[in-house]
Amino acid sequence: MRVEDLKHAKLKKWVKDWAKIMKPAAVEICNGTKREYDKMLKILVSSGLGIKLNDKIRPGSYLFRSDPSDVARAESRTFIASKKKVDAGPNNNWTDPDELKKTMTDLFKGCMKGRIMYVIPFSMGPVGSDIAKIGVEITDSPYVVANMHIMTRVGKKVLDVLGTDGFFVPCVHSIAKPLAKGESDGGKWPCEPDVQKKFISHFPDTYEIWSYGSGYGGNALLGKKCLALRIASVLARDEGWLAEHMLILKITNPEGEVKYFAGAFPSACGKTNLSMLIPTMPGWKVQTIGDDIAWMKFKEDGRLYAINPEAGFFGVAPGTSDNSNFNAMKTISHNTIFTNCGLTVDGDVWWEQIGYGVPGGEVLDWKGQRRPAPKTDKGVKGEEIAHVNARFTTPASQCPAIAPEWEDPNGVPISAFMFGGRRATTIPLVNQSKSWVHGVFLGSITGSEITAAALDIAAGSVRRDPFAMLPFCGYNMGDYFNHWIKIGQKAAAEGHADKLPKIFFVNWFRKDTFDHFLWPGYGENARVLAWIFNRCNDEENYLETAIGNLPKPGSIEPPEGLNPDVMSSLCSVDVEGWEAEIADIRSDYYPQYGARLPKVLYEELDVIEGELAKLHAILTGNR
Ligand code: GTP
Ligand code: SPV
Ligand code: MN
Repeated sequence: MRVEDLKHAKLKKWVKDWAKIMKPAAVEICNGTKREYDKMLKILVSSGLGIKLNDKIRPGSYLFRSDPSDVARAESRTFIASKKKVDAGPNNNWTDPDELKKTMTDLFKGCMKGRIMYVIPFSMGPVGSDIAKIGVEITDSPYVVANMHIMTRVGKKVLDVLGTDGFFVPCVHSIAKPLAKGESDGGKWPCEPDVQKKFISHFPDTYEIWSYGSGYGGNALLGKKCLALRIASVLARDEGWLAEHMLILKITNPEGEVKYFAGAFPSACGKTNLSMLIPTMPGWKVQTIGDDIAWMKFKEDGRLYAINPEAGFFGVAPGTSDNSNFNAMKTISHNTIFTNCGLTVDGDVWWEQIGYGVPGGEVLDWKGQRRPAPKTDKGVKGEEIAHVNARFTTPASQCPAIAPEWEDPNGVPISAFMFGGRRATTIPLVNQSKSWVHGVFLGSITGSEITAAALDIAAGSVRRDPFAMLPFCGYNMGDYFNHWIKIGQKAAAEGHADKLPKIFFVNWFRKDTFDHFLWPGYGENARVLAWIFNRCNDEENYLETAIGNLPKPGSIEPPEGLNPDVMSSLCSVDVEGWEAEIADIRSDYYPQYGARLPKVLYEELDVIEGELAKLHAILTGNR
């Protein structure tokens, strides 16, 4: 399809205007067909960027190696350019939108010389769903086109829904590597290698996205974090719904009763794993709706319905094995794009903790360097064969655990929210909030030890990652907390408070003093899901405590081999730990939000502090 054939006048003008600035050799409107996907991979393989994997081992699959500067989201180069700085809040990088547009327009001038400008019309969510939104990305990267084919719904159907004047989020992307006449990439991942010159910019007041210099993941597949979270969070605030960094799962109990849960965990903290988990307890079943993002709206019946706006999984490869995530391994057994994994001599991918050592005598690491083949999959810190943020892009439809209703345009009704990060101490295995506001409080204090999903942040220390949205909220986080509070108030005002999802705080990552995980995690997490399920049915399986409702002893059967003392310490109140937590929230965390922090959250803090003080007095015997 040619630009001239576009029926949407605004879209046509937008494409033409950018083509004038970027000066591509040609413009192509993408149609989302298999043929187009194959063509992209053919281009990528012939230019030496993509490697076709062994068709006998991993049919229809490819490996890419990105530039070492371009292996994860660049948070320090991600901007929320609202008109007013205060609207971006203390957790976002802010720049004046007019200035930023000027700087970036200069950078965009001639940036696509010698390349093709692809125009990708895509739908986030089942095409035509009333919760879905349309975006159009222009990009000079065939790698982005192929990945967008998997991660979103691309093509003519989308243009049909858009019609002549429908709303779309314009997404501008360039890898910032124009080609001179006769020049080619020479097998080298094209991008702007200087991180300081990359820009991932959002204009929330006009719902626009401009991205420059990176070809990787959330920086370049603009439907994902940029549209479905940062811009969508703003749309959701304006329109009264929720756009969240949440997995969505379907859980069926042994009696055949079904519920849907949504869970927010920071990047690389287990959403993909939890959404595909195979329960260790007989009779329970978990199926996948989504693994990263949830869009949710209230319907007439007063319940909150969620869709997965994505069509694929862009998942962390290292740590994925038949043991840890059997369903993911099956999903990626074919038709998958791998980035920054190791390459074996027989033409397959490999990564640390894949479940087996490397076959053959040597292996190419993610930088393409020859390395002796490790006999086990343990790996050496700092010398990984696969990059720690190596990822797979794979169609959700290939997942053996995908729920049949995963594309239902109406979405699925959510019964419970889970929040959780990687916390080695203090935070119990599971804790139910006593009220909606208390749940918002728990969401707001979610924190995690730092992982590898972002560049430029020191790994190891705890950072608060409220609602797992810290890098993904397109406006002031204080206002975001308030949006959540208001959702609860509105439901109550409409007489639907009892239909709101129940809120839970979970933590799979408690450690002993030897740095070993206390809880086995993965499939065993289903024990916690089952407790939550029963809680949603008002089972008396809890004890009310200072910090929330904790599992009554015996209400979660411990996994085989888990010491009962460990189990009870995972499910009890660590008074001193929580006192330190509360002090940290009060003095080092909440103040950054100033007047934008809802007062009710400070009130929550006061109540918990008071309860902890009483408990402390009892424990130390001086009442
Ligand atoms: P993003 O795609 O970055 O948003 O990450 P994610 O939240 O989907 O995380 P993912 O499921 O990919 O897991 C990331 C890492 O956490 C992997 O290395 C997993 O092996 C590990 N992990 C997941 N679940 C558990 C668990 O229950 N216990 C432990 N100890 N590790 C886990
Ligand atoms: C995350 O970091 O939360 C991801 C990966 O899901 S990316 O798409 O690169 O943001
Ligand atoms: Mn994510």
